[in-house]
Amino acid sequence: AAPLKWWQDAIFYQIYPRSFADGNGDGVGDLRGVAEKLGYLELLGIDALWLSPVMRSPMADHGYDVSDPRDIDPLFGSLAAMDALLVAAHERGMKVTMDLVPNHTSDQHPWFVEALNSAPGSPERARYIFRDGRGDHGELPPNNWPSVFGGPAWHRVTEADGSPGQWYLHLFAPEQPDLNWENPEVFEDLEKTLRFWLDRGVDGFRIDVAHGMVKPSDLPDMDVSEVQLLVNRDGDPRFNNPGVHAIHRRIRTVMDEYPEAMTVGELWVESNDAFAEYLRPDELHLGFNFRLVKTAFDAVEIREAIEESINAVDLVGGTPTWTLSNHDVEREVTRYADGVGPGAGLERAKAMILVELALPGTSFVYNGAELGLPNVDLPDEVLQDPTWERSGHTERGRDGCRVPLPWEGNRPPFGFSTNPRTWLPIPPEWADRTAEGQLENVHSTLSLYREAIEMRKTRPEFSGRGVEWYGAPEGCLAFRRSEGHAVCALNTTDTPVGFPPGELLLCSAPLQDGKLAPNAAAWLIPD
Ligand code: ISL
Repeated sequence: AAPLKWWQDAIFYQIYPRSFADGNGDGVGDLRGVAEKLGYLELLGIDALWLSPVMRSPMADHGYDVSDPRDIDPLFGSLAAMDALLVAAHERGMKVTMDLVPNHTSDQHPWFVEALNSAPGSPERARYIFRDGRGDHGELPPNNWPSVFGGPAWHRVTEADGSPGQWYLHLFAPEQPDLNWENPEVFEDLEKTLRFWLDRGVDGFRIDVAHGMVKPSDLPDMDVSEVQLLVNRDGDPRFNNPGVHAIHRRIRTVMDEYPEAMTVGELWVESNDAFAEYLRPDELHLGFNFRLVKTAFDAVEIREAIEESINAVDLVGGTPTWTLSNHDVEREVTRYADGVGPGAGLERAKAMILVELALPGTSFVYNGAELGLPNVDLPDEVLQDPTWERSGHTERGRDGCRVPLPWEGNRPPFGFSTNPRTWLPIPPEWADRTAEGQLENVHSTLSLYREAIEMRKTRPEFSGRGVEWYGAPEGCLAFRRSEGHAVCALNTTDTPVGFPPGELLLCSAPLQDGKLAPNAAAWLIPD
């Protein structure tokens, strides 16, 4: 078999730049903060960073609304700070990848400002998706599409003469107008952006809404029943349109000029076939499939998620990816606590990282997961996420998983910043979750992550690109890598279960009477 590329078994660490570390004391994380924590990330055993967007942005969606894709936002630093981070990370052997947002721009992007100042039908408007409204006076949106963040996906503009005018499409916030990917200028600009960062030494990109971009040209109405929206079915005309694959193939042509660089697409698609298409050898290098994010702490469901994830990429010889959380979803500690309480939630999250790291392929760790951070139930008045604003306050939004990280000390801001006013408040209870405190404690979540990552990277028992399953008692699962002897066993029941005899390598919780505790996982080498 061909030797693996670095990204095919890497451990990525997702940095949400606002929340990771603040280097300049303004209460918001930044690139200098990231550079200062590289030693920590190296100690953790991280191979590659994924920075959520740090490009110039008015921050309506904290950087996912980009007004200049080839510059760094002053809130996060400067191009010089980015260059410095690249050098410092590369010196430690760590790769750095950035987030690209090709589906939409900010409404402050010069292109969109020009579009608003130009007439209907102009070339300036043709970079976005402007349409006349329906109804006698164009007073109704062009179709019934809802935005992912709530409310209609269309916003009506005022024309130069002051009259109510055309509508533009925004699948996310109104400050995030969708680009028209049928316009050749749009790809040309993306290509410039790719080369701009790759030439500076960036090692790859996470591609936001990689299943988006292309819209059907007739923009048909969709089924807006609740079920349809909740499960995000293949067949939703807003996403996963066949034309998107031609874009990924063009991106790949550029990427192939930089053979050590990679792409990972954010792919919310349902079927394995649809997913696999994006991972053809001439499209994305990797794709997020989110199966473990959507899976309850249940042995049957987890096994199914693993098998299906592997089956999906096997269709095209691709690499599986695993992730338990990111900046858009509830943190796993809280998700797994459902019905059993926060203590058990943390135990389950620790068990699941042993499952994830035992699997072949690429793992992604969301910043703070290694500290066992839970979601935070923040008071209404501090919430900032546009999904909260737009849902008519029926949803809490995503701020709860974006609270700044506690680094050291006994009280907020725990060394995250020198400024006591952090962009979201840090709960005082996190005094017992700081990185510093956990590094000193061999039983901490952080120590478990460190040990597990080190073992996975150094022990030959974790090799092979496939997974072999063992028979296991009900509510449990056991598997090993196809060419390694280390078995990962997981107990999702509420009673301890026995092991086969052998050498215990690592356990997410102390044994109970020599057995694997409820909500625990272990790595062992059977006799
Ligand atoms: O269901 C969805 C679309 O099929 C959504 O889950 C969508 O893919 C997701 O919300 C996209 O998230 C990404 O783009 C957003 C940004 O707010 C998120 O933070 C980012 O991860 C808009 O750029």
